[in-house]
Amino acid sequence: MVASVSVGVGSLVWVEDADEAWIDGEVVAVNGEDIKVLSTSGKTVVVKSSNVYPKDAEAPPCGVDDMTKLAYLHEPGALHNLKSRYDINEIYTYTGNILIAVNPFQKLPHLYDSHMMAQYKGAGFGELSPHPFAVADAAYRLMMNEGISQSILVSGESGAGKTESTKLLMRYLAYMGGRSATEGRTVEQKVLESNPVLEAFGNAKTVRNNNSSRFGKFVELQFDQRGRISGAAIRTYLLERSRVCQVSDPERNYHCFYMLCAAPPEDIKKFKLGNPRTFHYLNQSNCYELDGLDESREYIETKKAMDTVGISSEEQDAIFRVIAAILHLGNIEFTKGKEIDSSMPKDETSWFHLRTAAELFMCDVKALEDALCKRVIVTRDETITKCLDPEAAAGSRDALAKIVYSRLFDWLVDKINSSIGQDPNSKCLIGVLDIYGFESFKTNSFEQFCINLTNEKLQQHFNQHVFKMEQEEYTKEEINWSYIEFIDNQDVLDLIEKKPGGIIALLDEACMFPRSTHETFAQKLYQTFKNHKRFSKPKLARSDFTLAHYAGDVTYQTELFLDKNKDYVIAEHQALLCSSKCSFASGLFPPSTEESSKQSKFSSIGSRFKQQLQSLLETLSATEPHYIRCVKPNNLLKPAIFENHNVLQQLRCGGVMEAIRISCAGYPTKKPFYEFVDRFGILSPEVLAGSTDEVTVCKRLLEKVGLEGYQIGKTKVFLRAGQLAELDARRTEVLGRSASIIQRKIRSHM
Ligand code: AD9
Ligand code: MG
Repeated sequence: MVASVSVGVGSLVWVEDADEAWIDGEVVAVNGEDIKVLSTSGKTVVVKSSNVYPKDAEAPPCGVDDMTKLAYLHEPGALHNLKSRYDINEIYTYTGNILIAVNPFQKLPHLYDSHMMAQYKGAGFGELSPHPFAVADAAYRLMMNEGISQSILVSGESGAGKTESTKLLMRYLAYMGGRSATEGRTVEQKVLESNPVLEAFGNAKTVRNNNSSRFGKFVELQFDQRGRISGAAIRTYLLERSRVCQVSDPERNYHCFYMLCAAPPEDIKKFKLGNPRTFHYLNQSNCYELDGLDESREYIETKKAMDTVGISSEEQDAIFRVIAAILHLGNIEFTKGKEIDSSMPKDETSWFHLRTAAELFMCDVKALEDALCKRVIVTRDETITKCLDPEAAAGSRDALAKIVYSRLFDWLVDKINSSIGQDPNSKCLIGVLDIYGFESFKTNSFEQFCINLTNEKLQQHFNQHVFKMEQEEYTKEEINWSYIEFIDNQDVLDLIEKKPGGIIALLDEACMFPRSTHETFAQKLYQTFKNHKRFSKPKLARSDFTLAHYAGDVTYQTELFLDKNKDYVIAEHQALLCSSKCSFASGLFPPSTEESSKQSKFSSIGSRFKQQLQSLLETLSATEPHYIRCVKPNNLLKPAIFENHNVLQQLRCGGVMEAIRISCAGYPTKKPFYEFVDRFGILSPEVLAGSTDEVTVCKRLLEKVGLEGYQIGKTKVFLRAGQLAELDARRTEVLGRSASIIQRKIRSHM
């Protein structure tokens, strides 16, 4: 941060505070290095002068809309600015061209109505209040003017507002790239309506967010040459499967289950459903209802959205039938069978659910029972049928529920994609990324490991963009620039991803080797990375490991790593559903071809995810990125509460503090000489007349205009924050003047 400046008695300052993070006050005494401060709240503290930061007495009480406009740029100043704005419901703030969005946890409808969209259309970036519409508008115009694809990356922790922001962006882009009603607005309507469909099946209440996305999403909007949406593709990442059969209190399973239990009576009867409290997959938690949510209405709305995205009513029927089957499946309990170590449905209730599940899956009851309770082992010489004990049968049941649900989710995504359609001729796209933020819990498993890998990758992308590119350009242009340090995270990425030898590679190896356990896997990690500075073994732990991520240390529990990494369908489950008389259900489990079965001998979730991320990053690197950093102001999910420590932690994790420094210290505007002359020559036409050398013209122009602090590089002019706006304002003024002269001339000739 900025080095503290000398302060005297009477100076206004910020000092660190255990409760509030930073408090402001006035210096009442200076004794060498010790500074005595009387805080506004009446506390007297003595601190070292190096921990005292000046407070801007002139700062507007309502804050500034761009952090780079702050007179003093330091952590307390930035935090205070966000808080002052949040207090008056100004939830958006820029940091250069990064948008910081603080979740209001209350409806602010005036902020997002169509009147607002109309205002942002074509307005210069920074001209109006900070807003996701402004970011979307900037991306759209850059795409149209420069012909470069764009991406908007929305990040933040769970409940910070990523999905809501993403929806606003998509709504604005649909508004800009939409067609008139007479032309048929099908593409953008389908794109927008894909949200409620995916949320019904991929979102759930968690302790962090009542509508938490349990998958990552990248929506690619394709545009034709006239800037109209001509196609779209949705890619999803890592749906959380375990939730289907395991819910901890007070969370919920996926929304669709509760909606279905509140369906109209004819559907309830058809699917033999009832109170959600009667289903094992739902009643492990005591939470069934969500405030302000009417499940029966949600059911109707979801089906309406499914209509719009092109899912036929037969398909909808099949989808909900399969969802109902999963609920019944969960209610089958097992007891010991007649043979040793075998199992069978426990009682008449379990038999009823088994029959119902089979009926809804449209498969044979006996075949379903066998698929749950038995395994066929094929050796070179013979085929043996092995019975599963009750515990293993329950495991088999849960595995079936999870694989069916995840295939169903993938089917929805594929269906939406094919219904929207791709535009093969589109040259310009805008991608919008809504993906899980950094996670660090009490226990962290394989999911957190993958999620945090995602965040490391995106952080690197952010670093590369904001920091490396910036600095490389300054170096290339040979302009004077004092380097700002930032933490590079390539070493963590290597630790995780390197092939061979990285953690994912070692995990895959462990999964292929039949005798390995999570303990042998952990031992292997300890051995391999004992000297790696990003890796450590917690004291006393036998199989945990800690990674030093860019956003902090996370300790992972390896217990379920091997299981969760293995990506396979139990052959009996595959065969069972493949033979279903319901074409939808059997379609989810196409028979494996010779070729693919050879390939899929071993497939790992970790490696596949790594590849998906790789390809996402490749797509992103071909675009001009824009960033929205969402911030969750409190963990109570309530309006008007701004917890300083909490917010600071998020600003640090998202690299916002570093970004603030760089956009301020650097030169946010870079214009090639010819563009600069083209655009601003009008400010001083006599300079243009005098010389043909662009560099000289630029220098003279800038001198004439009287700006200071800019730099002349080898091919470009570098302007400080705010200078472009100043030049543009003057240009508009001159243009306005000459336009009125011309008008007068025309009029005088009429
Ligand atoms: V998660 O990683 O998917 O668990 P998100 O997506 O970051 O998370 P989400 O967008 O779902 O969070 O926002 C959480 C809740 O905050 C929403 O359900 C709203 O109740 C609330 N929210 C977020 N943004 C806004 C907003 N701009 N206006 C009003 C908002 N409420
Ligand atoms: Mg979300």
